[in-house]
Amino acid sequence: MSEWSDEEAFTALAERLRRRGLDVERVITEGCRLQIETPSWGYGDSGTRFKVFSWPGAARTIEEKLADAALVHRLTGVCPGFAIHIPWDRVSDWDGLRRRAEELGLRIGSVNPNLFQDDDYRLGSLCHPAPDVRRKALEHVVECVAIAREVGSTTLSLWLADGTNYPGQDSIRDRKRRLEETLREVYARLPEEMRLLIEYKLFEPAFYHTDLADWGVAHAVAVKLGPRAQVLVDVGHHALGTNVEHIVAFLLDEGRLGGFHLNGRKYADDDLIVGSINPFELFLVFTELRWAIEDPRTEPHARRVAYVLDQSHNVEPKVEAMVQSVVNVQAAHARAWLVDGDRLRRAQREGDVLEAHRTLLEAYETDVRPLVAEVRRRLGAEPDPVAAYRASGHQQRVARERATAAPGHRGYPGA
Ligand code: PSV
Ligand code: MN
Repeated sequence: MSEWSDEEAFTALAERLRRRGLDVERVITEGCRLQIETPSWGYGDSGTRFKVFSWPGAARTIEEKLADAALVHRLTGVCPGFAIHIPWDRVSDWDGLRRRAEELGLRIGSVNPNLFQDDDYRLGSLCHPAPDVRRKALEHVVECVAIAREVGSTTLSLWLADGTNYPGQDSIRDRKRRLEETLREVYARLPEEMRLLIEYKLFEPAFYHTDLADWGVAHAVAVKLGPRAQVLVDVGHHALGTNVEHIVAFLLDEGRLGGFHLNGRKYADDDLIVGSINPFELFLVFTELRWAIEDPRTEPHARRVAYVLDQSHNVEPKVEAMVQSVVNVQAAHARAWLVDGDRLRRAQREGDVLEAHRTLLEAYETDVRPLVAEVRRRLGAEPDPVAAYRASGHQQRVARERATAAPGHRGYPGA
């Protein structure tokens, strides 16, 4: 038992928080039960463009990925959603997949089309200069809409690798119009209850211009399409120094923040464990979500935001990395609900810059582990999921049982 994970540690922390004037039960309900979807692609082998290292026991099939996701949910109590990527996760019986997920206590979350790994997509997919390639890409997305219906998902999550590598390679304006045209067709085919999340990324694999390069472009396209088109913020997809919490606040206020891809990054789209590099940024992002939830004008929208991990574990154990990410997300999120809102607003009104800043710091610097451990106990999960995972012997068992590796989806398998 870790020093922070028993009930005594919780009682002491709850007492301290009450003395600060906080409503501990509210912090628990709002701050500590956030549901986090895990990605099928984070359980299999993946790598960089230099090398895919195979990890002993990494999931090779959709069945093994589901089993690992179910374990992450059992340990943490907050990860029932499982994001799928098509065609990586293609099965012949979608209804069977839905039922299998349900048997394991899971549900299929966002459905992600893949518009970047076919030879035809060398010059793009939905923005490609050739109408037949655009049509093929469109059909794939439409197929994913049908798959989403069958597996019971209401979220189609779209990321395009489209862009150009050289000035002059294609007309940026024509590509914009092709994008709008093809996405309009996608939108027209969405069932009533389904949302289209549009993800942007600054660069890579295109290195000169990317068709959906930033939140502004994604937002403009979403607004043109209609209210069920929203922006997905992958926290690793910005230029260094970009103020991500500002983007989040703005999109929330516009009712256009559809969801997150959570990961950690130092340089570019590094896909590291969430909160491993910049936990303060994560806390500030969640603080913006809290303000939107506490504001009746934005609350309904803010409560629908999807939280999905989008990580690629290159050198670290897959399941343990996933659990660590969930734990880090929970800590940052719980801290956001420890901010004394009244004190903050008072300081803001009075122009007391440092008092306002210190109000955030006081929450951020609080050790919330006993609080989150208590919530896990109440959910029937493990107070310390990382320790429980390491003690479970799962890693050793799957290393024996899953002896042959499957090729990873990222990077050059033959490098
Ligand atoms: C692209 O880098 C991305 O963030 C998109 O979300 C993809 O779907 C995902 O990674 C998996 O490759
Ligand atoms: Mn992403």
